[in-house]
Amino acid sequence: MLRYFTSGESHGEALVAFLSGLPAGLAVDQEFVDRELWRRQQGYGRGGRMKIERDTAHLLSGVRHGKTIGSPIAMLLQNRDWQNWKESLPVETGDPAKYKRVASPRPGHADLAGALKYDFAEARYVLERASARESAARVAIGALAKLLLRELGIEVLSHVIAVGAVSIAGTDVTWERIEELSHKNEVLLNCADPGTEERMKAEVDQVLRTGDSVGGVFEVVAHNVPPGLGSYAQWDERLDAMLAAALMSLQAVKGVEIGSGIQAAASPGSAVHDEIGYAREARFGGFTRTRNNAGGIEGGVSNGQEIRVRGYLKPISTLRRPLQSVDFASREPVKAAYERSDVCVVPAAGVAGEAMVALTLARCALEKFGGDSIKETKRNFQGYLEQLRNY
Ligand code: EPS
Repeated sequence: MLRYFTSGESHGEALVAFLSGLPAGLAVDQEFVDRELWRRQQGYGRGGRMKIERDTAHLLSGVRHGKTIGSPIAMLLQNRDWQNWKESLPVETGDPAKYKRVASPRPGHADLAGALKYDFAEARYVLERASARESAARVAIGALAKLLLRELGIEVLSHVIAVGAVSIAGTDVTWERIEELSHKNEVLLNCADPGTEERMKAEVDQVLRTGDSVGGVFEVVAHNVPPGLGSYAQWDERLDAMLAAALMSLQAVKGVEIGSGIQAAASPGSAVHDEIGYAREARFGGFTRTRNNAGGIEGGVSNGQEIRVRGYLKPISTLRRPLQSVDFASREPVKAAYERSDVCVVPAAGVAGEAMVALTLARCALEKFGGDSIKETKRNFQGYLEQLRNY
């Protein structure tokens, strides 16, 4: 079974990611992993921190001579900013006069809920772990999940649908266009339409001017996914349920949509369900669809169409013009704490979303086709493709 977890504080020495359950013999392309980490750092509206960090994944275990060996993988991502926090956030007791306390909780952030839960007098430790910095570790292991999926012909990418009130109009953005976007070496808002992207940029400029922040919507697309991943046999085996949990677990995501699920609730069935056709030469058994409102999942099972899943992000909760809060110590009304922050992270969240979708699909693919080696896994996969061809 594919299992993973991460550790690390936003301003601690490093992030660590663990991934267990990848088959042996998978080639690990370190350049690809670092490119994924680079992609997550991009986007218009990111703050000063991204000028400090240059994320790279240092493989500690589980990979030898360029390939996985079936044992657990650990990866280390250094926080360059640690140099600036060594004295205020040391592992040992250090000098309390140098601690950087977060005196009043920010509405929308984990500050208050976390301080109450862990019985902290202020919110420093809370934000250190709740911070979206953690998503870098997930992108590192997500890159390995992507490499596994590639062996099965599956690719996962994202693009931005909306920033604040500005959204891309019209029908589904094609896979080819999304792929093209992923090769760009300058990322603004990762929107497929340049005109809309300019208007998204203006939306970010507006909140930069007013000391506010902005959210948005990203879409993750998984291309060439065969039918049959996930199951309706039990509630927690449904692929849509797993994907929803995976995306919802990302910092600032407050809603998840599969296909055109939100609009579907207000539409008649005839306008929603994707009619079925047949063309002998079509992949995965020949069944075709004229549209993909289901987002590639029916009954909790992938149906052979592209998987399309959207994450809805609330605006960043750190505001330069802070909202009302209460001082932790005095309980007097004060403005919420402010620290350096991003004002828009929608493209970056999309890359983290790709990682979560890739990890989820990789887990399902290994449950269905998994072998101890990549060779065995591919043999099982080929057998299934043949079953579909002969269906
Ligand atoms: C974050 C606050 C900012 C972001 C950070 C998430 O960090 P800092 O407080 O150091 O300026 O840059 O995101 C990252 C560091 C990252 O790598 O994505 C927060 O409070 O969630």
